[in-house]
Amino acid sequence: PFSLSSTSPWPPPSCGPGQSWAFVDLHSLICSLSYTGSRAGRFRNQGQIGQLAGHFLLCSLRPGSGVGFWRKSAEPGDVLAAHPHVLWYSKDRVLIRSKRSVAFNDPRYPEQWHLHNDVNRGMDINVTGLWERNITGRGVTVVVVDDGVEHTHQDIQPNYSPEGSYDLNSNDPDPMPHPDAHSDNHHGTRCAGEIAAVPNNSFCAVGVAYGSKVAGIRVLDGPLTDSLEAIAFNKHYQVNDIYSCSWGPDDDGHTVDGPHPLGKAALQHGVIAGRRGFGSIFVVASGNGGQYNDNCNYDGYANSIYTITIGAVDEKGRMPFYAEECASMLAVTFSSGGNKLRSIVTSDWSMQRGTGCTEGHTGTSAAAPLAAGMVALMLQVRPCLTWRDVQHIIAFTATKCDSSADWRVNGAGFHHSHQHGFGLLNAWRLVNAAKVWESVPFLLSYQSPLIQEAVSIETYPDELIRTWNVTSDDLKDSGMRTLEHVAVTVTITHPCRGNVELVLVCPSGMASVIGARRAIDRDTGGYQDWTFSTVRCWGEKAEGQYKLRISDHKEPQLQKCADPGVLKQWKLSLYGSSMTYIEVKDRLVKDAMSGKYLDDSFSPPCPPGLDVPPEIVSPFTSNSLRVKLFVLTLVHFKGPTLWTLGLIFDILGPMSDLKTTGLKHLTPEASQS
Ligand SMILES: [Ca+2]
Ligand SMILES: [Ca+2]
Ligand SMILES: [Ca+2]
Ligand SMILES: [Ca+2]
Repeated sequence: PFSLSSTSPWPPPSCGPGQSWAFVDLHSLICSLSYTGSRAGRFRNQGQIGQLAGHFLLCSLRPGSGVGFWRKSAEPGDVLAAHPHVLWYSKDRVLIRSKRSVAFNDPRYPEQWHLHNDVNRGMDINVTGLWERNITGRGVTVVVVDDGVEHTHQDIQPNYSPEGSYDLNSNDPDPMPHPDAHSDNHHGTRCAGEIAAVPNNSFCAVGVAYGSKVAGIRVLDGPLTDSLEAIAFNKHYQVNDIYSCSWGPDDDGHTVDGPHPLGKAALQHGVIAGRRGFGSIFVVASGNGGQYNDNCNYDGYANSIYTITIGAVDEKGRMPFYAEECASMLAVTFSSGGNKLRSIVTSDWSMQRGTGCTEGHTGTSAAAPLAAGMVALMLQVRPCLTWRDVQHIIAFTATKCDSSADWRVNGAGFHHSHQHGFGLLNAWRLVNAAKVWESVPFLLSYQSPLIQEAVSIETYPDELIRTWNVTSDDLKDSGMRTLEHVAVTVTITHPCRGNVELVLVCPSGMASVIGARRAIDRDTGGYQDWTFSTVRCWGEKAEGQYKLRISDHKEPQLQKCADPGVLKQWKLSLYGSSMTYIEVKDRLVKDAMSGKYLDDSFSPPCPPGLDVPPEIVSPFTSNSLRVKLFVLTLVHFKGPTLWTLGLIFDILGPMSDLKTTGLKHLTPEASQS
């Protein structure tokens, strides 16, 4: 063998600068080079270069390195040139290669820390790797339901979708904001910029999904009624894929409110019929009432199973003073924090005192549009994700942040905290998982009967405990095996309802504070059929005993709160699917995070959407909004692939009231082919 041995069995693959030489000796007669080496200079053999047979790397050893001499006339190149067995040689040079990265000329892009945080590393949405792969939300439309969108703005105009837009306050197609006394109808424009601000136009900022289209529905600049809200939630719902809603009931710490019957019906209708049957994606902000101990379980938009409830963390990944917590929180993303922490840089309106650009967008209002933009990136790589797929992927991919939060791992292995939901949204993880995600089976539900109680609520530390067993027989009809949302509807009387705490414990033992105490809620009305929901039992087995624990945290000094409260009645609702516990655990998610699926063309094929005829899904075709269940099955053949797209309509109501309607009936020939 070669006489110039290296000292380590694992020589480094390279040498010092200017000292490495590559040469080709197809006969591997390197022994003879040792002769040359001893005469003309010294080389250390680094061995074969990778998998290239006959290609070797040598390090030339400089004089003074303790081995031999270095004659001026015998440069290493000359030695190799003169050698009869060397077919080719070259000095190994340092190549200039930079990591692919996106550089924008937008002047405020460097301040958009939520996109790339150079101060607190890792505290950003991890999106730049997706942009480098041209995943920018192309083909997806996000609509901002708000106080208008200044669509002539230079960061918005090129991405503006007039087809998805409308003005419900003035009843015209143009959602341009109106100047007002407070100069604060800039809100929708700011949200729109976070989603789709145009890059590389030398102006202001860059949106999360800058290849997507953004539309505006102007609805908050005037009296908002149930019917207006219902129209907004379904407006142009075959154009608009994602509805970004940075608003909700008052965050004053004593309001209990949510969508009224029409708004509720519209949310439900949207997930059934919107986006060609895959379901509109409703992203809502969890609210800014943190300083009043407000809690998003008292906000019916956040509480709804149809919405993606998004909270905020500051640039250190911690819960800001204004953020609310709740058991129905799905995830968090970045926004403003306390003193000295940066807010969100985005577009601003240019009316009144606006300059077209701001560094002062704050609150959960700024978080929800970032989430909406991330969902747009997911839908680009996988347009057939259903509204529930998006919720599942969030649960699977969000990451833990903020070690001071009350993290618990549930029976299916998901970590959740009332402050941060399943954790921090990570665009890279969301999109990688989305790319290879197989749609979850259609939504199933179970309802307990309305349980009449009329029992007093005990004073803390005692508690009133009620249980309900869900047996395998109960679940047999629907076929539900694992949980998504769990909801409890209660009617409670109490002289100061903010003192009451309700905890729901799932069969696994996972506890959710569904009704948190609120110090300033002194309302004497109690709760009238209020539905609390939790996502904390996600993926767990549905069967087993559910426990409702209610306690009254009395304040001795307050006479008016002294009377005991009463639980009048309650009802348990489970939502989930036929996925088994094992199937939940085996989802191909971790494997996807390397980016390998983004870099190749592999993706499970997507079924086409379907036109859902409005008469089938109109919530008003029955006498009440209460009970309707339709199962749609579309089977479509494309090559050898069989598609089943299942949709369940109105999951509320006892099983006896179920009504099944086929949208498209299969021909027997089709099902056999
Ligand atoms: Ca208008
Ligand atoms: Ca720009
Ligand atoms: Ca609130
Ligand atoms: Ca929700």
